[in-house]
Amino acid sequence: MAKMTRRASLGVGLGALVTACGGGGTPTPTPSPIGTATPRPTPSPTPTPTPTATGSIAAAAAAKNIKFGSAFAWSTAGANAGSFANPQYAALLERDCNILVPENELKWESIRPSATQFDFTRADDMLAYAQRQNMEMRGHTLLWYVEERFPGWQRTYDYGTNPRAEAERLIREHVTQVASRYASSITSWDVVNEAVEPSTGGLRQHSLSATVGNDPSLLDLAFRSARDVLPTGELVYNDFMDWGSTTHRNGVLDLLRGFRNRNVPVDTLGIQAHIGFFSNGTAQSIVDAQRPAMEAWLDQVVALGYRLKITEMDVNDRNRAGTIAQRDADCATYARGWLDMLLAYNELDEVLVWGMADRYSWLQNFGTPRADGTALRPTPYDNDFAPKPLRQTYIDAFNAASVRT
Ligand code: 9MR
Repeated sequence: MAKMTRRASLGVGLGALVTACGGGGTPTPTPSPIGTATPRPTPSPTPTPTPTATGSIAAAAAAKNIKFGSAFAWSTAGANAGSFANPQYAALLERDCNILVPENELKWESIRPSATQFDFTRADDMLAYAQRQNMEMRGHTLLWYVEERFPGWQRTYDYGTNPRAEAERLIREHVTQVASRYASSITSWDVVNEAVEPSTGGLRQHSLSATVGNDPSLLDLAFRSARDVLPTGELVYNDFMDWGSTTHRNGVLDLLRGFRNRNVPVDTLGIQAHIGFFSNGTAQSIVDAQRPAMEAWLDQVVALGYRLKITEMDVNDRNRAGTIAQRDADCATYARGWLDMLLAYNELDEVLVWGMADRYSWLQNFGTPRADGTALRPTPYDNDFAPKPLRQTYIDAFNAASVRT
């Protein structure tokens, strides 16, 4: 297991917003033409430390110099969404988290309604909420390298007679506008998300990548543009490396190596950690079987000088038979194995889950429903906002972890 010295901790300043918070109301987003964006958040004085309730997940993590948090949403649906405007959901965030990440609202599809407009309304509201709660907010994502995730206009975009130059201009403009707008408050970004094609280990191919052929120059550009406006920010490459897919994992390792060889400013590997039951056996035997290969791979990642972060953890029990109690116990066992493995690395000092309550998990609407028709149970709290064994698992794993140094 690699033991590396922790880099100097990253300065994080929470800024105040000059825009008023919509508080989950129904403001009509007003896109701004490029160059005339709505007022930017301005820096505020040094924040007071984030209060973390005794017995909370964040308190257990903080005792080890680790941050814990969750994805959250902006929603006009307020009372029926994983939104800060939903009091029942907000209570979970405020009880257990000290860092938040917008699940969708900083993606191109949310903030860039056309090639010539930005709309920061929702992200601004979410940042204002996080700041009112003395929580940090991190950014996801400046470039999701997947065709299906481009906004409609981008999928049919005319890159003109010099496609490479136009693609570079578009990316530089986007990264610079978004990262600089929030530079005083969002200091950790998933700059690039999911650039590696899982089935081949090579770079994903799509209308944007076609402008440069099969080279990673647009990814490099995204990181370099982010570094220009965030000189001390944490720049993250984020991906899902399933337990089973060595092709995907090795492709990510190649990409990380390439970043280092080309002196691209990438600080951290974001491990999404959408883990789940995709093979038979006891939860413990599944973890035990997959752990050696994963650790060997992680050792190589940290040997390249990368820090680590869990960015989107949840446990998919779609294929797990049994009673609710058995499924919850299995999810807890699996998560604990995963957390213990990753928390053994001193380079990892942040864990975010992709939602706090089963009711609003993206997994409920992704793929086929469970054969027995029951809801999946991937998050710390159930459909009625009651804590599950998985919540205690996060606390236990942090209690067992060493202090980050
Ligand atoms: O959970 C997100 C879901 O609500 C969105 O519809 C979807 C597409 O934007 O993205 C989901 O979040 C993904 C994240 O951004 C990147 N890693 C995988 C996550 C789950 O698909």
